[in-house]
Formats: sequence, C-alpha cells, structure tokens
Amino acid sequence: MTHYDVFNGDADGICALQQLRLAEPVKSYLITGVKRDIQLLERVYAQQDDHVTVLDISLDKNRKGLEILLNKSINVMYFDHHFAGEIPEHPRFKSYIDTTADICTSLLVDQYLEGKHRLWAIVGAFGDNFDDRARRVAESLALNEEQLLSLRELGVLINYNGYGMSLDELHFHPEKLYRELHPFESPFDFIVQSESFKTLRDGYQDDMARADALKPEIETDKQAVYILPAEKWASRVSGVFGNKLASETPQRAHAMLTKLDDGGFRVSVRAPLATREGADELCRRFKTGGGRKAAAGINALPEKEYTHFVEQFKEVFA
Ligand SMILES: [Mn+2]
Repeated sequence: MTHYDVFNGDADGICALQQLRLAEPVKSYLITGVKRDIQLLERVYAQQDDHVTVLDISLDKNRKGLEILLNKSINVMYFDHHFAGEIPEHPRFKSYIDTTADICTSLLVDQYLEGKHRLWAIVGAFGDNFDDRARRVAESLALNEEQLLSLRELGVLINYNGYGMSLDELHFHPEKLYRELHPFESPFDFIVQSESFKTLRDGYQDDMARADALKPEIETDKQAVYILPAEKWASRVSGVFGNKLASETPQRAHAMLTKLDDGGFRVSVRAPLATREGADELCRRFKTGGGRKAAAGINALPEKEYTHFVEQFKEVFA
C-alpha cells in the first residue's frame, strides 16, 4: 500500500502536511508545485487501496482527478478551504473542507490533530494572511510577541517561496523546502538552524524593496491596482506584496497584475481584510480565474480584457 501526499506548495499547504506527518509519520510520495499549480490530483498514479492525502487545493479544480481515484477504489482524505462546489459522497472519501472566510487548511489540520503541532498551524495561518486567526489560536500556547512575529515571518517567507510562474523562479522547490523543515518539530528551531531560512529572508527583502518602489495605476480609498513587470522578482513577490498592502490598508481591495512574457497578465486579487469577501467571485468571472473569498487570482488575463477587469474590480469592491 502506497501513500501519496498532494499539497499546495505555499505555507499553508506545507505547514498542513508538516503537522500531519509529524503526528502520523508515513513514507509517502510527495506531489506539489508552485502555488498556482493546483491541478495536482491528475498527477497521482495510485493503485487500488492506496492512500492519497490532499491538502490546500480546490476540490472543484481537481474534481476529475478525484473521481478517477475514487473509481479506482483509492482512499482519499481531503483538507481544504478553497471553493469546493459539490462535495462527492463516497465510502473511500473523507473530507475536512470548510470554505468559510476565516479558516485555512493548516488550521483544519490543527483541529483534526487537536492542536498536536499547533506551532506549525500558526505558521501556516500567518502564511495565508490569517493574522487574526493565527493570533487567536496562539493564545492557547502563551507565546510572547517576539515569538509570534518570528512565526509570522516564517509563514510569510514560506508563502513567498511558493509564488512564481514556474519552478525555476522559486528559491526552493516546495518539495525540497518541505523536506528541509520536516525534521523540525518546532518552527523556532528551523528558524535558528536552517540556511534556507536565511536565503528566503534575503530574497524576500530584495524582492520586496523593488515592489515597494512601484507606483499604483489606480489608487482610491476602496481600490488599488498595481502593474508589475515580466520579471522573476515580480512574479515571486506579487502575492506577498498584495498581502502586505492588504494588511497596511485593510479597507481597500488590491489587484496586482504581473505582465506575462507572451502578453496579458497574471492577476492576484486581495479583498479588503476588513471584509475578506469578493475576490473569488470577481476572479471566477474570468476564464482562468479562481481562488477563495479573501484571496483569488486569474492565471492569464488577456491584455484586451484589462479595462473590463478594472471595471469589474471597481464594481465588486465599490
Ligand atoms: Mn491555503
């Protein structure tokens, strides 16, 4: 019997798996990719009675792959907080899916494990920009502010590592990063001992300094739109830059449009943190869009749809 762990390559996906495999160690094949690469289930070549664990990728986007696995009598356990659509019923299928606006996959795993590796759940929640939730969950551990900020920094850095058009733009393949942090039961030890942490911190500071120098295309009380160039640093930083802007101006919605080499944009939308709603609804109006209520994106927005996008953005976040 073989195990497959299929997980989003961002902080939430990695920290969800970290908690699960610290609590329930099994040898497994790992399947992951850049944060945007969410159609992962079709890459699982499992056999009857194998086990597949899925973390932090939309069921709706993996429905076909899931059905194939279940039809082959493969056991699937699914933790997620993205738009799911209809959730299938099947004796081999166990799902822990909650798409309410203020929970992430790392916290769903924390609930499932009854807080067994909560420090990593907090890292994942910070990584997904759930600062309030992360702090509330952390209350049970009596951490000081400095420790909370360390966990937050780690979450932001792991999350930052997942962004990029392709794997070669990342500092680390998410699978490699997961393997590096997996031996650490405590994220605080990883922060102090790991070279990878320093690499991510330096990379983040460089990329963010460039993003901070950008001027918005549109800036009102309610909305801001930024255009980023077709460069590696920009695709790495766009998502975390959006999270940072959202935290600084919680009443405002933000859209980051990163130019694509072959024309058009990759779009990252952050709903106002004050409401955490509307981002998925907006992005699903476009062909390659998807995501969750607070944070969503469009993989390829054609250049000629730019004006249309801005209109819709303004309408949704009026
Ligand atoms: Mn997530």
